[in-house]
Amino acid sequence: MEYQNIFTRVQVHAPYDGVPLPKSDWWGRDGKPFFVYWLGKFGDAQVGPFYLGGLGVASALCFFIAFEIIGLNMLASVNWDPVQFVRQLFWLALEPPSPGYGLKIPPLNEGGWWLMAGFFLTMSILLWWLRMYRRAKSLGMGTHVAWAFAAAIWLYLVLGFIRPVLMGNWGEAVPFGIFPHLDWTAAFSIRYGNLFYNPFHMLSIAFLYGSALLFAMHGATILAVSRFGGEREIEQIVDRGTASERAALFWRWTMGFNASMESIHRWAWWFAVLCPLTGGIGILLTGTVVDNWYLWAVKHGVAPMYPAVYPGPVVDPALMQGVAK
Ligand code: 07D
Ligand code: 07D
Repeated sequence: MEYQNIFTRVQVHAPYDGVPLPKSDWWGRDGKPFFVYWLGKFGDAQVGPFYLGGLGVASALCFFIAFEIIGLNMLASVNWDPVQFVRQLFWLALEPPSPGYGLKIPPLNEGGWWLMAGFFLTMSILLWWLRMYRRAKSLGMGTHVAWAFAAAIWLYLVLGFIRPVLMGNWGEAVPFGIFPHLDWTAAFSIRYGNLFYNPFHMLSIAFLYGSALLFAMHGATILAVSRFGGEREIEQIVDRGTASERAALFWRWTMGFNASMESIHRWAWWFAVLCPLTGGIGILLTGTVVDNWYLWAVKHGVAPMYPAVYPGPVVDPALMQGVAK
């Protein structure tokens, strides 16, 4: 048997449009397929045709509008100086309205642009979700990708829409910007008494780390049996040879238990999905139900109370927030 891997793969340069589209897909596929040798090293060498569709156009348009609003506001914030724009890009921000506005629509320069950008970005993401769902249906597939994406959208909506609405304030939402959104994340944790004590943050981290571990195990296992054709899924499913059996046996011998060819993908799907799903629950509870995660943890016996090391009026900063509740 000829041994082939990513570096020796034969590149098929015969343009193929793919299966016919159902009649309901009136838009059709755009673009003449072409081939790129180097793309063929990392995946399939054929590029296109591409299904744009009504939802794709609408989503791209909304994304473009949001991107322009964010970019132009950032450019305005450095007096329209393109050099400073590039130099300071990672620090620039489009901030949400200040708390005083509540859920009202503020003037453009005081958060109005942020609200508008958020609207169009959210529309773009939701339309893209619909597009994924429809494309999967058109191919007669399950909709697992769309539902996994929905889990990420859940966290995104909690951060920028659902929680701010529950708190009655757009000012609670995340700013647009590379470092500014990190500052927001750090400030959020401090404001609510250290997010590490939020059990849903813990769960989210376990699924994040777990996803990386599972991905490494699965990727490594399949690569390790590629010399037996393990990555050729069709042959492995139709005529199970030595590759997947070895892959399974490796783990049975190593840790006593092995996933099946199907179940490993269910493990991966659930770990990935549960990361933003549990995370979103954790953020939703913060400030709405729990005002200080450290105090919450002390109350529930998760964290010990800080010992009173210094006599006198030194107040633990973590105790200064949320004590009223
Ligand atoms: C590798 C797939 C490709 C996607 C990429 C992201 C943009 C943003 C926007 C200029 C894994 C494209 C980025 C289109 C451009 C403007 C205004 C996915 C891959 C390459 N974050 N975050 C990043 C977003 C939140 C946090 C990087 C988005 C929360 C921390 C990138 C959202 C909190 C760190 C980014 C979002 C949070 C980052 C790399 C939305 C808590 C980092 C992302 C819509 C969850 C890391 C400088 C990546 C970094 C980073 C994007 C939300 C925390 C800019 C779009 C509010 C601690 N975040 N993030 O690779 O390097 O994802 O920051 O919710 O350390 Mg973030
Ligand atoms: C952001 C889902 C939305 C994204 C979407 C994508 C586009 C781009 C691009 C066209 C990521 C839209 C895409 C618009 C289009 C192109 C190119 C998913 C997103 C829909 N934390 N923390 C998490 C850790 C601390 C804090 C989760 C670790 C500190 C806050 C994760 C540590 C403080 C929040 C996690 C750590 C803090 C989080 C995110 C360690 C800061 C959240 C999971 C070791 C000082 C978020 C419950 C995720 C959350 C979150 C990990 C520390 C704050 C598990 C490992 C204590 C405020 N943290 N964190 O999937 O859910 O994100 O919390 O210290 O909101 Mg944390």
